[in-house]
Amino acid sequence: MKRIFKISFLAFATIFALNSCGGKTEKTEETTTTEEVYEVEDATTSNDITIESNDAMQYSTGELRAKAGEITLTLKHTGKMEKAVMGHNLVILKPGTDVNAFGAKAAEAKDQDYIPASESGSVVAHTKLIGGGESDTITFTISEPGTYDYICSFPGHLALMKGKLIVE
Ligand SMILES: [Cu+2]
Repeated sequence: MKRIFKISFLAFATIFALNSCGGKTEKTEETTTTEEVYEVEDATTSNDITIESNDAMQYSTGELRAKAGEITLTLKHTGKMEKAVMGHNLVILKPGTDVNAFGAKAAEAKDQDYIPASESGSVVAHTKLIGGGESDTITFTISEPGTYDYICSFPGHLALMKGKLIVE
């Protein structure tokens, strides 16, 4: 579903014209209206989710919604950069997980593709690490409604690449 926002800007321009003959100042005011249209994609509830990631270290959305049960999630990397440089994954964490602490542990787990085995108790599900042009699809089950953080655990990406999966 798309919501469309229209925002109108009123611009006031004040023009001063100096009348050189009389030495007096004439003031003219102009008002113009500019309209900008924004399209905002709503997070629709779906148990077949596709989310994109790119070379600018971004996910295409910061909110996903699904119903409790089996969920299929596809992560696409629409960029061109290699996995070693701009690798992305999507890790869904259990509610209550300290996201930053998990991210710090993950950043050290290069040999485990940044999914640290020591923290497996905090992970609900995760995709593999992918590079530009690649995608990965996973299927998992969440039976507890709630809000689940998802992050990219590639070093340094957590600051920008995170969101909430809301399970209804
Ligand atoms: Cu990433």
